[in-house]
Amino acid sequence: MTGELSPIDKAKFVAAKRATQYVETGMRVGLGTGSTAAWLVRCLGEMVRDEGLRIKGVPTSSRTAALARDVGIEVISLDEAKWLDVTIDGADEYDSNLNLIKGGGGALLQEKIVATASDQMVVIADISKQVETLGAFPLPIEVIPFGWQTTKALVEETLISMDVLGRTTTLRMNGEVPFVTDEGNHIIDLHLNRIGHARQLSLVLNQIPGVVENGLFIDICDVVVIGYGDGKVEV
Ligand code: ABF
Repeated sequence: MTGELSPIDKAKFVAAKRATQYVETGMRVGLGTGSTAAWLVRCLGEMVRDEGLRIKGVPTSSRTAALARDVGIEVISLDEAKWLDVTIDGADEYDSNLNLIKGGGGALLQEKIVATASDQMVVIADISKQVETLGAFPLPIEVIPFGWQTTKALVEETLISMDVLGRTTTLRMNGEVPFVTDEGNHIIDLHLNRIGHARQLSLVLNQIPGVVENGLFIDICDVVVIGYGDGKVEV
């Protein structure tokens, strides 16, 4: 499955492989989205095929659902699972309090719902995702398409009222057209450089009509498994 990996892929792979230790037969497992989470899904698929692991997977995107089925993992919906034993997912940034920015891959809404409905959330990341303060990575917010320009203007006003610096906002595009999430929404990326009060910002953003959810994951992650390019892994 791995062949000759670049250092970055090796880091993602070893983090994913180590995180499979959180999964046991009989568990309902939230399956994240992104290239690191894809390694996890492939590792779990291998364990299903070769080691008799039996799990039910709840994917956080249509992409992950397709991959999970491909590798032989039984896929169920969150409503069928109701509650999950563990969710394992990637992140765009994590800080020392295990708060996260997620959503670079556009799946933050399902990712947050699934992670919140889990006894444990394990993040898998290469060391480049570690930051002192969240915010260098643009913070994604998912907005409904109706009136998105008005929502964007309201978000900008809110950022000004909170004295958030460096506040450009951009509609995420897919070529010439706006990016559309699995729920049919758009993503606005907030280029903030530094988020001083992540918890407060998260709460305030979610109060704006038209905003469905934001990519700040506060007090949701329990463990970060960190992979390095030389194959070292740290929990
Ligand atoms: C998902 O995938 C997202 O929340 C995050 O945006 C992204 C990380 O991607 P990758 O693992 O490819 O860096 O976990």
